[in-house]
Amino acid sequence: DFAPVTRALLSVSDKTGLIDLGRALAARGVELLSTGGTARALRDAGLDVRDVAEITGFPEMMDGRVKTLHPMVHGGLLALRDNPAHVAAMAEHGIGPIDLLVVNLYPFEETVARGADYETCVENIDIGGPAMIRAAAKNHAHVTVVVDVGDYDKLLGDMDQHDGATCPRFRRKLAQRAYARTAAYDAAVSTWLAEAIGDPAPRRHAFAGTLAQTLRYGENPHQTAAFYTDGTHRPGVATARQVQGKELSYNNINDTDAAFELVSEFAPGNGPACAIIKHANPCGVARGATLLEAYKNAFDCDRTSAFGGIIALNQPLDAATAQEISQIFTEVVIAPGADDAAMEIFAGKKNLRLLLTERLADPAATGRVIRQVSGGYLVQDKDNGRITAEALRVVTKRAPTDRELSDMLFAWKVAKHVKSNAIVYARDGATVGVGAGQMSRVDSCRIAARKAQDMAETLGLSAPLTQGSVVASDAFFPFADGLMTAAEAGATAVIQPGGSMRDDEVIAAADAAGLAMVLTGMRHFRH
Ligand code: 93A
Repeated sequence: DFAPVTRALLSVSDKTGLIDLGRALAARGVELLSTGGTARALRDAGLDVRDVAEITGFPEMMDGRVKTLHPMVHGGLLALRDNPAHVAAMAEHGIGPIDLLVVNLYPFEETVARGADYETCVENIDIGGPAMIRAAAKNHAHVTVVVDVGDYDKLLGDMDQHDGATCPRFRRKLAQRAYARTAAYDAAVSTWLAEAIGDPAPRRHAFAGTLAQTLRYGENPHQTAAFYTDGTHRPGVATARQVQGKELSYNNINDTDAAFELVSEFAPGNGPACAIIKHANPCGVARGATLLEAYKNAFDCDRTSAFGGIIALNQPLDAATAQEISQIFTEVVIAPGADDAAMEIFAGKKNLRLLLTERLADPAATGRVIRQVSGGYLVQDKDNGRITAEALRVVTKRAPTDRELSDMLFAWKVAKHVKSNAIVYARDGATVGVGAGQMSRVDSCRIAARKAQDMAETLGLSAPLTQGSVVASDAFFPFADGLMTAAEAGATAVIQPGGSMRDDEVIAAADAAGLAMVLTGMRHFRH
């Protein structure tokens, strides 16, 4: 049944759109009730509004911890308007109905995200807001509940369609969104507490998110899919602003995430860097004196695979790079900003999706990675392991040169983002061959070298770029064969974790081939 809106309670932390909404409701003859700050904002805009404190007969107290937690509020939200006993109770206690509740909560997630101290986070746990939201949502037969600034226009639209009332379908939808919000909110609190007490994995909330987008389909068209955000507001695909292009697909989101996480390994202060991703694996990563050069070098690692790829940059997109990227078909570009000239160049490329973030991701950030298996979830810490040049152990007779060392550290960062078994050849701050996802390490070594050979032919080079390269392996070489393949391809230095039963054999083979080899003592499996 249609539910008339005659009395509304507005209590919002995020005051975006509040005044416009208050005006629009007042213009439709709706009486406005409100809490302290919200009431003040409405009043300042010249609107007539009653304080909740006046209705409850209690002042807001205990730093606002108790302001709406009162039967005058909750009775007005929960009473069934068509139940004689409820109506009698309202009359007996002088409880007026509240037909519309507009609430957004204390910004708990944002407070945690900005690194506030423990007490501040606790103070930002909203109690009264969720209580009202849940009450109104339960009583969606009669009450309309709005928890998202983005729904204000839809609310007014629905009221206008129904002579100031809302329709049942709309209220049910809003109720569902309301519970999704309070569930995600409590999940954020529990996740934060779990981290604060060092609990490795929250027991219940292996998965908790807010629906961000219903996707057209999943990895394949016969699979339905959706995208959920986890409330951490981290820079990346989940929070990026899409400037242009079609809606992101499931695979786009997955690949864009991989691209942005990888490029974020390269601090902008150390110069431009570019990563090109296909099927969640890098097909080219490079640094450069300019962003354009970084892109070109990344592209030259594997031009064939880069077609239809996802590009991530560690610096704002400029016009020269945008122009060069526009030469081939690219699905997505993600960067921490873009200048006007670059945006103008992309504007002509309607199918190209451009995503802008406010900054890079923090590669040292902690977090959890969740994967589903039949009947359960696997939960682990995010792989934020990093090594420094000092931590490397030289195990060969020959020590790496400075140039080799710098390329090895570059290749190692990339290898962390390649599916295992991962082999990355790099030279002069650019990948020149990537072997990904093979069941045997030696195959990854061979495939990467073969691809470098192919590229040499494409580029018209006399020798593949693996000549004089370094090679990184995400885990130890179980046998000397992979290492020998790399040496044959022209690699002169090797970076790998070490720790194989046959390390001695592998080190001897490296010495025999005149290679320099360093051990990291850290592995970067990625499956
Ligand atoms: O501290 S609370 O949990 N106690 C309450 O009784 C209460 N009622 C509403 N926080 C409460 N709220 C929240 O206050 C709302 O969810 C909203 O986020 C905020 C609005 O406060 P103000 O109108 O003073 O800006």
